[in-house]
Amino acid sequence: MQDAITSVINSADVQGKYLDTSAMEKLKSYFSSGELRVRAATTISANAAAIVKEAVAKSLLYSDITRPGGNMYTTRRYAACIRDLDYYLRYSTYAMLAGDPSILDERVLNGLKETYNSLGVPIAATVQSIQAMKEVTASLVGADAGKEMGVYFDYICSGLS
Ligand SMILES: CCC1=C(C)/C(=C/C2=NC(=C\c3[nH]c(/C=C4\NC(=O)[C@H](C)[C@H]4CC)c(C)c3CCC(=O)O)/C(CCC(=O)O)=C2C)NC1=O
Repeated sequence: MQDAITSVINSADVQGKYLDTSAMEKLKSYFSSGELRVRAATTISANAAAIVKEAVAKSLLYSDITRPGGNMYTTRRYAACIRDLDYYLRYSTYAMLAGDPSILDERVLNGLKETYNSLGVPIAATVQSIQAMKEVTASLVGADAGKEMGVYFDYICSGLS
């Protein structure tokens, strides 16, 4: 896993150089948004279950997916879906704190699409529910932090698509 700091330093180190102006600017913007990131992560962790619940209500409930024959039908599969959404929320929050998506590649997206395809988990509906979670989260943490979280929710969606 990388973060905004190690990624800037690694790329300077590869060239055997000190950080240039644009690298310094990246670090400055990361440091100056630190408070915002920590506050957003605190709010998200205190409301995680409610965020997931509302996202499900907005995107999946009362659709064919929760009826007999749908992939969320039966309590076991419903619970697996809720658990997956909770993973996406938690790992997006880690990535937002780190200012870097690499943790998503390593711990979430690695082999996920293949797993979903082999189990018949619908990817379009999953993407829809992650987008709903993005909206719910933004309304809770505010526009600036919401935008930052959106980067990582979108990252998961493109990794699945
Ligand atoms: C931390 C990294 C991590 C991820 C991301 C993860 C995902 C993940 N989700 C799974 C299943 C599943 N995922 C879903 C999810 C859904 N079905 C729908 O219709 C909805 C659209 C959607 C929820 C948004 C369902 C229903 C299953 C169970 C499928 C089955 O067993 O038939 C499975 C198969 C094994 C299991 O059932 O636990 C994995 C590995 N596991 C991990 O360790």
